[in-house]
Amino acid sequence: MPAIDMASNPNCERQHKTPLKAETVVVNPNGTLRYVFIWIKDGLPKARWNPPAEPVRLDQSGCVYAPHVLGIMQGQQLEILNSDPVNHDLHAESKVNPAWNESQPPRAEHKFKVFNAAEVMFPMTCNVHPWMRSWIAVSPHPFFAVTGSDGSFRLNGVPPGTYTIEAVHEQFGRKQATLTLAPGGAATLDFSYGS
Ligand SMILES: [Cu+2]
Repeated sequence: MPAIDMASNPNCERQHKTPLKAETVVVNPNGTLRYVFIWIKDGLPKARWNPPAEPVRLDQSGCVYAPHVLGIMQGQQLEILNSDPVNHDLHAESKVNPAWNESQPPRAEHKFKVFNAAEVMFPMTCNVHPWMRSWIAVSPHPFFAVTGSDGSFRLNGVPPGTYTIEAVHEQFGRKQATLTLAPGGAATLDFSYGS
């Protein structure tokens, strides 16, 4: 990935001793891919899944969003912080949920936002800093994960059944696989991107 050019904003640039690299494609030391959103796309029983009471956090720190990809349940609170000494201008570029655009000055109150419809996934950009881009995946149920620094993911508490599991990466797109889970059982699934 190329280094991010923050020269247009010294208050952003001086927060980094060495330039940050874009997080669009992050390959882990073990050769796996980070920031892939994984979820059950189809096959769950018709049920209402309650969102957790705890919010999911999105920080603006060093003039990038952290985390780069996040999953959240529909109806769950998204808590947004600005840890930077500069203004940010959040732009939720959602298509299913209403899009919105709000500025957040330094040391401002945290923002709390809710997305009420499933949408996997849409970018969060910043109208001040064109390099800022994270991705938000809104799931209708709690069975989702984002691959981390070893490329793995885990979906806990899934009821028995046959499911379509989808992997979504911002650049490499969508992959689907079918998985059958026996009662009380566990199953593993590997996705691979590339040629
Ligand atoms: Cu910004």
